[in-house]
Amino acid sequence: MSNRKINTSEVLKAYFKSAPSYCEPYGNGHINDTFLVVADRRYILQRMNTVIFTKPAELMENILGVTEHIRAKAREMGSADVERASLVVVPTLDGAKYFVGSENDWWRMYEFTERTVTQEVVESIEDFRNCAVAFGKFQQMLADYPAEKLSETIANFHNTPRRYRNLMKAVEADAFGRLSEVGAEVEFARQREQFAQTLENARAAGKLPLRVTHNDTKLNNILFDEKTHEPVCVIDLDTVMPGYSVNDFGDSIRFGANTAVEDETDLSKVSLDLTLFEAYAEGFIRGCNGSLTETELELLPVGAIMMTFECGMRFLTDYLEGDVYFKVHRPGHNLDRARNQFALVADMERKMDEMNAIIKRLSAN
Ligand code: ADP
Ligand code: GN1
Ligand code: MG
Repeated sequence: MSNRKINTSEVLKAYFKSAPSYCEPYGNGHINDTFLVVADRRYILQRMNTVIFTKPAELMENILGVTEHIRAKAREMGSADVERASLVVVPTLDGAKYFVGSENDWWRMYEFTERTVTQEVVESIEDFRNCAVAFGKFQQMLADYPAEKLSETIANFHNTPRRYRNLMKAVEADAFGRLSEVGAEVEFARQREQFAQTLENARAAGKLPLRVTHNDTKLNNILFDEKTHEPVCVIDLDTVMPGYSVNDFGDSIRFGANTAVEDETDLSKVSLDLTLFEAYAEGFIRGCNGSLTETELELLPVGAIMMTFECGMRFLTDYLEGDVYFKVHRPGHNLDRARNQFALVADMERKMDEMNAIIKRLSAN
């Protein structure tokens, strides 16, 4: 789905007395429609995806609460860059925190965080390590955030057994007649039905704590300083909810430690880069500052496989359901992504002993 056709004139009137000089689609997110706006300064304008986020008012309450909390923490910790440490929601001319258009389209605006860049692929091991520290610290900063104040913006977001069941429902329905193309992928998923339970079982046994987590720890959800490459700000806060630390770890590995991009179709290029895995693990453990329990540390490699497997199943489900969730830019895009993720799962499984050894070594330090 392209966001070029979206009419922004109504929303721009709500935010600006006179029309901004520039407003164009921006970034590579799969979920929201993001625009860069240039007026008295630069802004990020987003049309929220209300098909996915069905309670946008609650979602905005979450974001306002979390951004304020992070800013207060940054101040408390004496951060040199408090202004850029957290997203800043810009109100409408009427002082509202978001805008609802005449077609029930929901919008929000942030200050553009200047002098920052996002990375779609890891540019250096150091950057990836820094990204890990940032996501680890983010979790730390939210450790005392009252979880009961957070609405669950997407129910069962990282409930992998449920994602498995949803895939099987899509297989059963085969609403777009695409099942015949994906026999191998469905079989791949079936073989891992038991594995999908691992974290839920650990949780049920009281071994895995629920924490306030980010839940979408892709590399491009971090803004890096354009000069120093230090992480400045964690963004894309739509899915901040109670979750497992190992999944926050895992989703970063899934995206950033893949030797290929998420939708690479040449699967021979897809593999887990163990050097990047180690750098990320080191940074994340450090960023979490001793808060990870022994079980969480042990389950970090499982988190990496779990998030990759789950994401593969989500892409495959969306393919079978006619590409209604993730933005696609070509026919078969979701299938390409699913195949890519499953190839990465297979490589991670081959490298499980090595991942475990790395975590053991790092935990001993
Ligand atoms: P999605 O949920 O669709 O991924 P994001 O909130 O992650 O949407 O935004 C998409 C992209 O827009 C980001 O990857 C980043 O490049 C850019 N972006 C978002 N917020 C800001 C900001 N405050 N300053 C600068 N760039 C931003
Ligand atoms: C989406 O919003 P974005 O592009 O950062 C998705 C993640 C997936 C990711 C796959 C709310 O992330 O869960 O892992 O795509 N976000 C949502 O690239 O579903
Ligand atoms: Mg994003």
